[in-house]
Amino acid sequence: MILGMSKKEYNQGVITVGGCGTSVLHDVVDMVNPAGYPHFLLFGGNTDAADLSDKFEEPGKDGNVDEKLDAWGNNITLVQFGDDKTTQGFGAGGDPEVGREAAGTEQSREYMRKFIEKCDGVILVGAVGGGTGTYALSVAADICLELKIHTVLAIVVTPFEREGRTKEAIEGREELRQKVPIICIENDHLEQYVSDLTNEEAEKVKGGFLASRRMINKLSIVPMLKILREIIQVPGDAKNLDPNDYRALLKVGRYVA
Ligand SMILES: Nc1nc2c(ncn2[C@@H]2O[C@H](COP(=O)(O)OP(=O)(O)OP(=O)(O)O)[C@@H](O)[C@H]2O)c(=O)[nH]1
Ligand SMILES: [Mg+2]
Repeated sequence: MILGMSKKEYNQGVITVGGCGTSVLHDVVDMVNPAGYPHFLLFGGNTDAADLSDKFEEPGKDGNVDEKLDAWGNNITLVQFGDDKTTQGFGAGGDPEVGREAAGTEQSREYMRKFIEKCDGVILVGAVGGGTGTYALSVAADICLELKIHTVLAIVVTPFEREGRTKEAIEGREELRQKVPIICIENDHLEQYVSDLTNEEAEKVKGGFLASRRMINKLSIVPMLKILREIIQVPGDAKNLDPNDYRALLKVGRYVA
């Protein structure tokens, strides 16, 4: 028997917000079955109710999201931000202040609070520049800090310059950066990843905007989440890092771009 032993399982939470966050969440679930990772807790929040359910429904099988959530053992929580008075489930219409208000309703905050209470550390994921993600990330960060979750890291996507949302994106990113350390993924740097694409994937990227963004998720954000989970949760022979090393690292590196 090891005297004084108090080692516990480390619950790593991932909170994704907005359309970008929901896509990343979908890509994560595509890669790993949440039921197999009871200490890797996933949360997806969006003002756009249809976006939340459509991404998790199988084509042609309406209403099977609840069944899926049950099958995943409630390791994943999906929440519509906002209420009848704010966004009514129809998105934030590109207005970051509407997104802030929707994520900040008592009900939305309560859902986030309940989730965050179960977590030892939280990774926030979403894009700045659009209506929901720009400030929903900050609202989530505030709740983490209120609940004294010190191990919080945000993975933040900035939009393509040609979308014309740079001002909103910078304002959202800078507000968040005052609260938690961030890793910034710039969509405009897609070409950095292109050398890793197969010919077929490169063709898809050329074919459209949506495919480009999803490729960035697949090549950078999802692997990053996978690696972070492994560093934090999987005891390693060689790397010998544990959750408290990770916490110390976040204190040192406030901004990684
Ligand atoms: N890399 C990547 N970028 C994305 C993805 N989805 C959206 N984006 C980028 O994120 C920016 C914001 O988009 P969304 O996250 O869909 O916006 P939102 O927060 O849902 O805002 P509203 O729809 O106005 O409520 C866009 O301008 C895109 O550049 C994605 O799946 N991957
Ligand atoms: Mg949206």
